[in-house]
Amino acid sequence: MEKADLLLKVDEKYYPPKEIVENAWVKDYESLYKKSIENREAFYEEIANELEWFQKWDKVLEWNYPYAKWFVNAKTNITYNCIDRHVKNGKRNKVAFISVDEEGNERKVTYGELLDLVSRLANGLKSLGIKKGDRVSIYMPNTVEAAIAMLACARIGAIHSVVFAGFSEGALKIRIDDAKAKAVITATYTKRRGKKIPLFPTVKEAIRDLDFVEKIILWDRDNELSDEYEEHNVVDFYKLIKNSSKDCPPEIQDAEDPLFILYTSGTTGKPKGVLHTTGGYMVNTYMTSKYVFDLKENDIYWCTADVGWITGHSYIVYGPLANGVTSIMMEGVPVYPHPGIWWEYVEKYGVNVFYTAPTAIRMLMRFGDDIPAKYDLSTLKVLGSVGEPINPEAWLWYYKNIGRGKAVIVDTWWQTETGAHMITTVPSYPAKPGKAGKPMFGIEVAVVDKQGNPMPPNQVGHLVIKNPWPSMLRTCWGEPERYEKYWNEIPGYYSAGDLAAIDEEGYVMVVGRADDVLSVAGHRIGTAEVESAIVENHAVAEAAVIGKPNEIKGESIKAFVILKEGYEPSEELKERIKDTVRDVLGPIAVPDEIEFVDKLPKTRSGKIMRRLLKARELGLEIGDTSTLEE
Ligand code: 6R9
Repeated sequence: MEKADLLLKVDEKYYPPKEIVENAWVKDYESLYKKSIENREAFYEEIANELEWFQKWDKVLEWNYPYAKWFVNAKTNITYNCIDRHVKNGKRNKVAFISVDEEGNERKVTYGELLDLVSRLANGLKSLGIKKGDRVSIYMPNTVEAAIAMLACARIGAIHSVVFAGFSEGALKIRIDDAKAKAVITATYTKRRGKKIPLFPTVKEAIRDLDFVEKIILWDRDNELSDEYEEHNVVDFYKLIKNSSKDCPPEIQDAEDPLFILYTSGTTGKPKGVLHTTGGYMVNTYMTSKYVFDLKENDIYWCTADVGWITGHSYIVYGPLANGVTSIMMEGVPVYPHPGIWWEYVEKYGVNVFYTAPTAIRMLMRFGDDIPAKYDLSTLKVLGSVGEPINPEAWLWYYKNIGRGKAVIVDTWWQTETGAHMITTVPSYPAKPGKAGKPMFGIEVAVVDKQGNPMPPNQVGHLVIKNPWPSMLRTCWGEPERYEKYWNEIPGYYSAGDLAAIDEEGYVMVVGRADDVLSVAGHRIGTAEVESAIVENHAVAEAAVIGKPNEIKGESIKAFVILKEGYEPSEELKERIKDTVRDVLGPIAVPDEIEFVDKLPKTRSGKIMRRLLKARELGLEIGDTSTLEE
C-alpha cells in the first residue's frame, strides 16, 4: 500500500473555469446527486423520457436481488434513438462519424448515411438467416465499419460480441465458441504503425472446428479478393450492403432484451461474457455522455479507445450517438507517424471533448512538452481519463499541456460490468488529481472491509456499489454463478474487485485491482489467461504470472516458468514462449520478463501464491504464509 499512501497525500483541488460552469448541463452536482439518490427511479425516469420508446415502462425498476429489470415492459430500439431520432429531427446531414487513420485519410458518415448503411447491413444479416437473439461476433478494425456492424446487429435484435482485433486466434476462438456465434463480421486487415495486420486469416483459423459459424461477412478493404474467392460461407460486407434494401424498420426490443456480450478477464483462465441489455444501458450511456462530457449539439467529440473494449461500446458508439454529436474514430496508434498525431487531429477537427487512457498520456508525456505545444488545442473543454488510476504527475501534464489550464479533467471510474461511468467528477465540479472523485447520479458507493463494514476515511478497502443501476451487467453469458458472485462476495453489495479509499470530502481514489487481474496499458488481463497461454508452449510444464509496477503501462507482466524435463533454459526459449503467448492471446498479453524456476509457491490446496512471487520480486514483506505448502 506504499503507493497508495503517497497518492493519498495529493489533495489539491482544481476548480473549473467560470465559462464551463455557467454553460454546463449540470451546474450544481450536489443538489442533482441528492435528488437522484432520494428518488432514484424518478431520476432515471426523467432521463429515459428524453429518449424515444415504442412503449413506456410499467415500472422503472424490479429488483430481485441480485437480478434487476429496468424499465419493465418498455419497448424501444437503441439504434432508433442513436440514428433515426436525429434524422427525424433535422440532422440527416450532420456528420455522425469522422473515421480517420494514421495517414490522414478520412471518411465522414452523416446520420442520414449511417441510417442507410446500418439498415442495409441489417437487412443483409436477415437475408443470411440471422435473427433476433442470434449471436454475431465482430472482429474489426477501429473504423466506422465496426460501428455499422454493431448497430446493424442491434437493429435486428441480434446480440453482438465484439472481440478486440488485437487478440489472436486462441482468444478469438474461445469467445466465438462461448457465444456460439452464427456469423463473424471481419475485415481483411487492420492498420497499425503503417503496417497491415491481417484479420481474415485469423478468423478462418479460429472457426476451423466451430461448425455452428455459418457465415463470415468480410470487409474486403482493398478489393483484393476475386469473386471466385467468395466461398459459400464468405460474404462481402459492402456487396451485402449494396444489394440489400435501405428500409429496415427497427426490431421492437424489450428493455431487457440482450444488446451485446463483451468478454472481459476474470480470475480464471476463461473470460466472462458480460451481458448488457437494451433499455437501461441506453439510458445510462446517454445520461453519462451528456453530463460527464457535457456534450452539446455542436461538439466534436473524440474517444481514442478501440470499439473492442467497453469504452468503445459505450463512449464511441452508443452514448455519443444517443446524444447526436459528431465523433472521431481513429485507426492506429498515438505515436505514428509522429507523436503529435493526436494533437494534430485535435487541431484539425477542433475537438472539444477528448477521452483517453492514462497509459497513452504517460507515453506521450515522454516525448516532451514541445510536441503538444506546436498545436492549437484551444477548442478543448473536457479531457477524460479511463482504464486505470491516473497518477497525479500524468494528470497535471494532461491538465497543463493539453488542457492548458482551460479544460477540465474528468477521471471516470467504471468497468465492462457497469456499462457506464460510476465515479467521476462532472465538469462543473472541482477535481483532485489522482482521485476519480464522486459517485455518478443514482449511484451509491462505499469502501468496506471483507465483511462489508465501512472503512474510515483514507483507508484502503474494497470498492462496492450499494444499489442496482440501469446499465449494470445482467448476467455472465451461460454462467449465472459467475454473475451472482459479484453480489455475493460482500453480501448486499456489488463488489467491483478494486481497492479504493474515500477521503473526508467524499472523493474516491481507486488504487487498483484486488484480484488476480492485471492492468496492462489499461487493459484487463487475467493472470490465469496468460498462464494458460504460456503452458501451450510444449517446453513449459507450469507458469505463474504477476504484474509489476511500470511507469508507462501501469503494470508489466512477469512470468515464472517451470520447464518440462529435457528442456534447458535459454534466451531463445524465452522468445519462443513469448511468441506462443502472442499467437494465443495477442501482443498485449506478452510477458515483458520471463524467469525460469524449479518450483512455484503453492497453497496446500494447490493454488499458486502469486502474492509471494510478487512480494519477493518487489522486495516487500512476504506477509501471511500460513497456507503455503512448504
Ligand atoms: C472502463 C474500463 C475495469 C477496471 C476497473 C479498474 C480500472 C477503470 C479507472 C480504473 C482507476 C479509473 N479502471 N477506470 N481505475 N481509475 N478512472 O476500463 O473497463 O476494461 O472492464 O476495466 O479498470 O481496475 O475495475 P474494464
